[in-house]
Amino acid sequence: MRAGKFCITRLLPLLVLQYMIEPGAAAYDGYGLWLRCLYPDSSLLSEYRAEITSLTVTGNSKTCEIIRNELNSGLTSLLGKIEIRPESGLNESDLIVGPANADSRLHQIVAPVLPDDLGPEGFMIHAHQSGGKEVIVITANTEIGCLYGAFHFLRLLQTGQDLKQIHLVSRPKIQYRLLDHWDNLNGRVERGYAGRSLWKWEELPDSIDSRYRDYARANASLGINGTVLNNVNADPRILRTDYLQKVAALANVFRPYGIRVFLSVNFSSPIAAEFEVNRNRRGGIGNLSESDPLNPEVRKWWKDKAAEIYKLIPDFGGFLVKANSEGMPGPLDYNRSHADGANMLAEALAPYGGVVMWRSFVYNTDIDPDRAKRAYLDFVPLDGQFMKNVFVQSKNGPVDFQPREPVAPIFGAMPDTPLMLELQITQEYLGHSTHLVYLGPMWKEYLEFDTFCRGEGSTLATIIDGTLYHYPITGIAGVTNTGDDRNWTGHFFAQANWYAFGRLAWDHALSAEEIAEEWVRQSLGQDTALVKQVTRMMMGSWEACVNYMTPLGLHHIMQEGFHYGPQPSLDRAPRKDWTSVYYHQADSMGLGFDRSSGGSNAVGQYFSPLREKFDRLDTCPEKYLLWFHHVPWNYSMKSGQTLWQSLCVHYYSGTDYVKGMIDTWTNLKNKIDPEVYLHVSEKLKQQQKDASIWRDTCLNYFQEFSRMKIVNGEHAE
Ligand code: GCW
Repeated sequence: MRAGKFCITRLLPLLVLQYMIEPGAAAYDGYGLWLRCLYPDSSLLSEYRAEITSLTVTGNSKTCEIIRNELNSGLTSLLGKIEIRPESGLNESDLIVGPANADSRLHQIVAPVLPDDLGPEGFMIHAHQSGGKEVIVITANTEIGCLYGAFHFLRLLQTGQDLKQIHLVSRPKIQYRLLDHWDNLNGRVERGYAGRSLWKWEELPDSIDSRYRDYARANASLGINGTVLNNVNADPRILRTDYLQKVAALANVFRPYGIRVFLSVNFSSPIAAEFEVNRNRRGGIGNLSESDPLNPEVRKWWKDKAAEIYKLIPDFGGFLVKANSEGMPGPLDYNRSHADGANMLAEALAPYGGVVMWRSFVYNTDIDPDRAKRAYLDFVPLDGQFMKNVFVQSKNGPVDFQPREPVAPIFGAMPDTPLMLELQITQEYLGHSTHLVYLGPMWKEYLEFDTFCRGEGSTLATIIDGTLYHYPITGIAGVTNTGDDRNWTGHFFAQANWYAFGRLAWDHALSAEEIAEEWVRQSLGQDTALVKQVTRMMMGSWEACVNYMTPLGLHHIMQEGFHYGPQPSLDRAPRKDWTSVYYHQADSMGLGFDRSSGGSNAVGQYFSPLREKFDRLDTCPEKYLLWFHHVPWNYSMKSGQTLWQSLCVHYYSGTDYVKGMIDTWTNLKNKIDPEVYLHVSEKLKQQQKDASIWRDTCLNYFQEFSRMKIVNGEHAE
């Protein structure tokens, strides 16, 4: 008792002091993502307060309720207070939200300015002059469009946009904007670094975790409109009736947020339990002995399954399939083509409007000794053979999700097959959830990559958004980085990658920098120095990671399986194309994989003049140099340095950058939530250690071949 009394009296002044430093501030654990609505742009706060005092949201559906609640809580938090008026009070409100055709008065206001190509998801935010007063209207053709508009409106307030005479129209450039979960049914997430799966399969469908709603809300705020719930290394059980009921329960939560569910399916699902369904597992869920896509019984099985799914989930999105890749079964097992397999599933889904996303991530060694060439060789000849509701889904690069790759040459080469772009948000090869790596600039580099497939300006973005080939369907997917960690993504800054993916999926013309700045303003605060410095730090973080891991076009030299640290010496993996030495080809002469016309001729898969540009050592961009060429150690780079010196300089500049991030972060300490500050500081320290390990391991290893002295950046200048 005496001890207790002693402690309390000793602690009390400290507690009071703490309270005085951060009045009312509860420690922030990162759960609120970019949706905290804590940081209005204070320079415009009084204007906003005067302009927005009352709100009417039309309609009573669940989506309308969500819009009302989001705006109510968001505006209250940002502006202090807001009066919610019923529909009958619409004329008196100064913020009105609802579909244009749902209310005649609303329609009257917006009809003269409403674009007729708003589509099912686009929205308009428009300031209307009425009786000397400005009324802001958020409208769309659908309630979901209004929801997107409402979230965008809150974003405008937090990013300091002038609302006076605002007239803003926004519609997504791409139709299917999905997150792909590589979540297994046992709760493990393949390449997940933020805890376990969000989906509690054992509790569903009866118990609905509140996080499901928060997940949907976060996605809707970005315009993400679909989610593939399970891993592409698919467990057939996901299609069992009991699991479908669980899936339906999730779909019910997501629906009012405009999010449809999709499933990854195992091609051998229709077979019986005793047969193999992948490299090392048995257990289909049907009663057939094979899954040949031309077998009528197999086709019927899928049709019946589709009927069952749509009965439970009328807006089910479709199937994602990894077939004949990394041990997964597929149509090639029956001497059928990828098109035969995809079309069988497409036929089953077509009556209900579902799509098939058939992955081109295949790299069968029989096709070509160069792994980077295989997907193209397998898929391009099939162009035009897929049904209308099939996407071929390709990763951004020809190998895997490396820190940097040239864009996969399949893009542009399949004019008659809608290609869906697969990006990876989770940082499998980019330091997991330990390294701060903002991926916005990487995705922009890919999206702006000019394939020249229809002459200059044929960027990846214009291929996947359908501009170039008028694809009937368009799509983009991001392999997500979410898990059940309290802050969703493991690293606080990894939230920015989820955010950036969603924003770019909606509008790939946005810059990585403006997206980073938006995220900082909503997630960390409005302080000018904070916004500027954190944005700058994020913007260079990807290039830094490339530099300390795999500069100048190096790739796939990481630890086998784990893909975290470096292992350039790896040459005894189960397969040749999983070893580091296969990719870097270091020898006493030089470094890099010769994919020029004199080598594997992977350059030949690109369109002219890109092909010629990549082919020649002197015109190949240096960022891809070792991707396309085996380069002598003393080759003279554009800077005048030798290849070896330049390699050293890049490795050192990467590690220096991490040190710079630590300095930036430390200087901003008093402007950041203490818990977030600490969390990121710890991660940065680890990143610095890891970056040095990458640099030293790689340089020491390559030195065995170059036999040259390691120079750090300063000395090489
Ligand atoms: O990048 C590789 C990963 C695998 C993944 C595979 C794929 C889901 O290492 O974990 O499997 O790609 O994309 O299918």
